[in-house]
Amino acid sequence: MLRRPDLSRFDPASAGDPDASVFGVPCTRDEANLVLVPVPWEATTSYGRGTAQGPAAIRGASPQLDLFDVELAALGLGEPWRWGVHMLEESSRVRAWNERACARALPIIAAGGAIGDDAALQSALTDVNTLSRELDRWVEAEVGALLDAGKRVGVVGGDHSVALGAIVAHAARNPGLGLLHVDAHADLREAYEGFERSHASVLRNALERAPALGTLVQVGIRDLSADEHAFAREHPRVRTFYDHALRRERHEGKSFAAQCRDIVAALPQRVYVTFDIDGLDPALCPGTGTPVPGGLGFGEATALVLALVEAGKTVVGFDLVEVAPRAGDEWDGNVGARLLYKLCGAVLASHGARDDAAG
Ligand SMILES: [Mn+2]
Repeated sequence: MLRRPDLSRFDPASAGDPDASVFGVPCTRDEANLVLVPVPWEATTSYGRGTAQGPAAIRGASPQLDLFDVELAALGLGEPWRWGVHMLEESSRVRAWNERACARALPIIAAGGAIGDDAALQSALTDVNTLSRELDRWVEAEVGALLDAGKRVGVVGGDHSVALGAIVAHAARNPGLGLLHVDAHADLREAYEGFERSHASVLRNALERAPALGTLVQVGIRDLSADEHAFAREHPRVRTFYDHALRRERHEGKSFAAQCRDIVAALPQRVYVTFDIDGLDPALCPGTGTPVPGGLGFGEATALVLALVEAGKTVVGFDLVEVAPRAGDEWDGNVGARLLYKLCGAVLASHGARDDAAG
């Protein structure tokens, strides 16, 4: 059970505090029940870049939100901010690792991963893989320390590879943990362009690195290789709800509510949400690195996440990745911030936070 911090010094009817860590609400790390860890990392991004600026874009757009959320209010938690959410500052070490890894990865990506006997490319690849492992260890340690201090944790990327350390840290503390994975891509490649820790292989790596994981339930998938398709079909712990299949069922008259119940029923009691913004319709995330037509509407995505809470599941933590701002346009950050607030609400509500409870 969570304790509600005393944030009475803040008036939610006032303009948001631009100096606040997120959502315009001044709340310290110590006061927060939920701590957000920004990870500005995009070393293995193969197509459009910019997701290292995702956390800053989301943070920058977040004070524009109304802190009262009418959809969450229907679950009894219309004001999740009152339960304390704090976003950490970006780590200068992570920024430095990212700059170095991006520079080393560029020629490999330009060669399409065709490294062959090229000694310079081989050495660059070794560096990128070493830095990626360093980043994994950092995320796992950072998230693990917060969990051990009694916090709930959300990671804000960055490309999808930043989720690995967070999933491993949560799985180590929650045996049998289920993953709800919203994405256009299956992310089940063994490696991608030679990168061991690619955004395109993060769930494959998670299944291997965290043997205590329960079911991986994927939703919105519509872009994957034949090998990933076979892997998903054959792996006993993977259940994939393809975008086209969900759409077809709806065309034939099945309700989205019934589909949410199917998806939720495929998950165990404790669930971690790994949310790639490109799982949404690309109109909602035009800056993201690998957009794919189709996908979930915003209201479908939030209904799905909140269906976990309605079903009495425990949302132990989450990541939100691949948000990438475009110059002069706040839209990607705006959508990201709104989705982030819903994810925060889901975690807090599923741990018993309510508007009328003192905690
Ligand atoms: Mn994706």
